[in-house]
Amino acid sequence: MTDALDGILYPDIEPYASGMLPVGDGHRVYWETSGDPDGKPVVFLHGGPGGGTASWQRRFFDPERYRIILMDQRACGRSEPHASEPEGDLAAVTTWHLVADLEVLRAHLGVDRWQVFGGSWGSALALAYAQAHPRRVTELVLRGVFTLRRHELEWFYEGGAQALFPDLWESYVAPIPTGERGRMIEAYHRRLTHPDPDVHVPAAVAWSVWEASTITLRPDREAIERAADPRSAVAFARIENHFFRHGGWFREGQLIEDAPRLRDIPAVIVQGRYDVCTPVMTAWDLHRAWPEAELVVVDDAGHAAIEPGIAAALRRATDRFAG
Ligand code: STX
Repeated sequence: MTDALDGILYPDIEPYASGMLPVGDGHRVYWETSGDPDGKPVVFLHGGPGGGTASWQRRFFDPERYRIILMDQRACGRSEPHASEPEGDLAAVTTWHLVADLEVLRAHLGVDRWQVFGGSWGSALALAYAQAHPRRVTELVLRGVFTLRRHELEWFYEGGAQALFPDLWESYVAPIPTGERGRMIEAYHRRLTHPDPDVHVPAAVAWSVWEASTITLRPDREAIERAADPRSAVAFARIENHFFRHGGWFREGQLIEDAPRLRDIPAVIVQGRYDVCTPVMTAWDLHRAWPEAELVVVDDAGHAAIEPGIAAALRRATDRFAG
């Protein structure tokens, strides 16, 4: 998958440090740092929620100018306890726990202020974090903006996007009895929290495959196969579903309404025109509320960070902000 990024992004690098950080409530989060230990700090916020980090995500940043920080959010990736396990309780996994964890990690790493880079769910978390702690943020780089408003969730998980992918939608609704399909997020919640793996695993795979098969402009076979891996699918689907049932613990429209708090933070928003997961309307609403943030609409891309046009625009932004 990442071969396509050669020539667009920086080469693969290895971390120079990593660890597991206790953040409270029995959770330990995986973190790592790569690039220049004395470089400009940047934190990468992964998607989902529940997606975890991967090595290619280091490649958006010049390793000679950035200290690159990746963290697996609570209960996913290499963080523990993992949401796929019976002890992986999600009571203390909310947006505001993740925002607090970023402050714990920032202090742990001795970082005063950092650039915050996030796509999709990572953009929602970046906005929530920056609105809570604006003075800690040097710049924001956002991609595929997602703010968990009711109509955004309904579009992708409850029927809107079915207009574009009626074939894939059939597989997504398959684990849910016809009578429950009017409220897909709640119907999925019942299956994903069911103790029997014969119930929760197929539901998690159907949920995760729906997302993986619709986030790129053209199908990405490898990404779809990875999405079907039971352990990551169960964590991904459980965590996403948990956040979406609660509207991310935001007031409806909060992340857009509070955007004026970010006025003094230089920002670039990169958005694919054919993003089916988080349609351009949300990036547009954010840009309207916060006109100082530069909006780059990539006219031949969907949602994913690895779409060539998206990756190139993201790299241009981090190069410009490297100082
Ligand atoms: N979820 C969008 C999102 O953040 C609404 C997302 N979708 N897939 C991903 O993230 C991964 C690429 C992390 C699997």
